[in-house]
Amino acid sequence: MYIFVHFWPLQTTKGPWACQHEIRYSPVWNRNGRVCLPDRTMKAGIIGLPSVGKTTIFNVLMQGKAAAGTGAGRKLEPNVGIVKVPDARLNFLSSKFNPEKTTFATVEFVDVQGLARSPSGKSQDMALAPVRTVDALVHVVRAFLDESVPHSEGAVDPERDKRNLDYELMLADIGSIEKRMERLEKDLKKLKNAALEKELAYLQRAKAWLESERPLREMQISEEEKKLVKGFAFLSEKPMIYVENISEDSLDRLRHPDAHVSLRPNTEQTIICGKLEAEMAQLPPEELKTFLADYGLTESGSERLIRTTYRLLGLISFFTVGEEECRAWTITRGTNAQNAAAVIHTDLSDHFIRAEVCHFEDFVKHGTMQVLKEKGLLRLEGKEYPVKDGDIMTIRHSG
Ligand SMILES: Nc1nc2c(ncn2[C@@H]2O[C@H](COP(=O)(O)OP(=O)(O)O)[C@@H](O)[C@H]2O)c(=O)[nH]1
Ligand SMILES: [Mg+2]
Repeated sequence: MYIFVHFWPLQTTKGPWACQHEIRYSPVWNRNGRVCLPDRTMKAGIIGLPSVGKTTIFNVLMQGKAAAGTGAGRKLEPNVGIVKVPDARLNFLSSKFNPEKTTFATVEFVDVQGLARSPSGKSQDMALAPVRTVDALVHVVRAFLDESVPHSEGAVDPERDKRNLDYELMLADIGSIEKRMERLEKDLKKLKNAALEKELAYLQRAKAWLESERPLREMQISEEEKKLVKGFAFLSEKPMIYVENISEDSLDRLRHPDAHVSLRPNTEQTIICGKLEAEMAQLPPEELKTFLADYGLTESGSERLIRTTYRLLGLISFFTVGEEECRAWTITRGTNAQNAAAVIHTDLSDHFIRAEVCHFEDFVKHGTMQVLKEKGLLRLEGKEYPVKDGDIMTIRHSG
């Protein structure tokens, strides 16, 4: 094992990390049948009925950096912003290595205009257009009672609102499917084509599924079908977080923020009090800690929401550490070491030799890399090693 050490080109001028280049995500994102090139930050769209607290929550996530005010959502252009993914592990690493720079993983949020319920069962293509380009949906449902804020449905009923919006997404998907099926059937009459026939069979199955009032995120899909329909971006296929925006007088529920009866596939659920979060954002860090501790919490609702979004997007982080920079890098679950190296820099992937890997938990337990090495917990892994959430890596390369 140690023979390798002498062959490793450790001595680049910037250290082995070469971190200060452009960010690239692993080349294939392959969840729910969509294959795209995630050479960008993953995006979550905040959706829901008007006046449920979407912009309030968006502003809290942005820590006041975004446009505020209830009118903001009525603009044509949605609010967009990138937020840091809170990670106590990275804080710990930073306290150990004392680097010049600490860089957190990021995720993008889009505050989409309020979606009204469509009249007479017609889908609302225009309003849903900004939702097509996001990777996951954050559905804010109103649970807070406040007579000064009118409810578009007349009364507060979170379960009804969840169902109705899911129904809108399914209706839009049925619309897209019907359009495509019409075209396919015409083409198939002119010329038989095996791939088009398979696509038609999939669309028929998906349509029947939707007509039984189940979203596509719950339907099994084969690898072959994923390839056939990757261009569609079906709305009800996107993973979903339901966020209940609760009243200030039901804060006791914050003690069990993730409590849920049953969670459907590809969904998450959490609660937040938008108004309180907005006030909390003004507190000095020490007061905020004390405030949260009173509820037995270690993080705010917005921090929890960001972390939940990251998880639902199928994203995990590995770390690089050093005196220059400690950094969390984003990959999709299951990415191998060579593709993970490409996230840092393509050269590291192209000239990949080995990854030197230990896990964050082992680092916490044993304190130094030297001890980990002695205990055999600092290992060498090859190109195909599936990187785990919390791995600390050094990429050895010949570039
Ligand atoms: N009482 C109460 N009011 C809230 C809460 N969250 C948002 N609001 C209020 O509801 C109104 C609409 O909020 P806004 O964020 O603009 O909703 P949006 O239309 O979904 O973007 C504003 O007057 C907010 O102050 C909350 O948790 N409690
Ligand atoms: Mg708004």
